Amino acid sequence: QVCALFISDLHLQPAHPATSEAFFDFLERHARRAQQLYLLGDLFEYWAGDDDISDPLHQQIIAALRRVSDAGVAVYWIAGNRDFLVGPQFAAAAGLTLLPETFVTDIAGQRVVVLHGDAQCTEDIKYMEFRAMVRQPAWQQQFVAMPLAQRKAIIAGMRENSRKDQGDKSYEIMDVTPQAIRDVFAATGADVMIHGHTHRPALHHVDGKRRYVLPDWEPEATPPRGGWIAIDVQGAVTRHDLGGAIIPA
Ligand code: OKV
Ligand code: MN
Repeated sequence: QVCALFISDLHLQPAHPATSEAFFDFLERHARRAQQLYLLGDLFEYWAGDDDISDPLHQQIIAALRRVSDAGVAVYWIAGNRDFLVGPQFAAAAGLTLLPETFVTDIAGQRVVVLHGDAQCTEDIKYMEFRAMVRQPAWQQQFVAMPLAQRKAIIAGMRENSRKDQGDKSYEIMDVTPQAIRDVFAATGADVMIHGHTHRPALHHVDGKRRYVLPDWEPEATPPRGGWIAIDVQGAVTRHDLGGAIIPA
């Protein structure tokens, strides 16, 4: 009996239809039967603002999430570093609840902290500065006040720069820092932490507590990547691949 499911880093985009298919399959076959579904960031490759809601793929994703929330599943959203501009319009359309960047909750008797994980990559000084800027409500208000086409062009320019500047590799080598993780455990008193972002799926033991890292999704890669974490009513935490099989601890 599944209590809560957790996913992140699907990077949904028209160029990778197999990932959207795997996501829709996960929602219909697994998420619909859970009590809670946590989306822990970077569901989208990028989100330019809630006025982009009528995009055909976005409509498909909203409808699929809406079917899950209409089935009685509580769906929660934490922003990633690519979809931090998701706002109340998207949330209302999809039937989900926006959470703050760090959220602590009791699940089956355990204190669980959920987060995307980008804020814990504290050695990436440049990204931390960028993040501090773009997470300001005032900055976001100014940004979304620009025409959608202009925002998309700005994001495309950033993506192009990040591709040729340093290549996609330089930030992929950045991982969370041990101190930032200890800080989250200390600030929240959590027993279990679940996050994504680093694309390094794992279970880590930290001072007697557990840190679970979610995979990114690319079902057509060899080997295929993707999956979720589940907490059952007994409080047991399991990691699952795209086929649903349990990944041994
Ligand atoms: C992805 C990372 C670049 C790390 C920007 C709104 C803004 C989305 C975006 C732009 C950047 C993703 C989408 C990229 C990850 C980097 C550098 C470091 C740590 C906006 C929505 F700012 F315009 F409002 N972005 N791109 N990094 O180039 O793919 O993960 S990216
Ligand atoms: Mn991310």
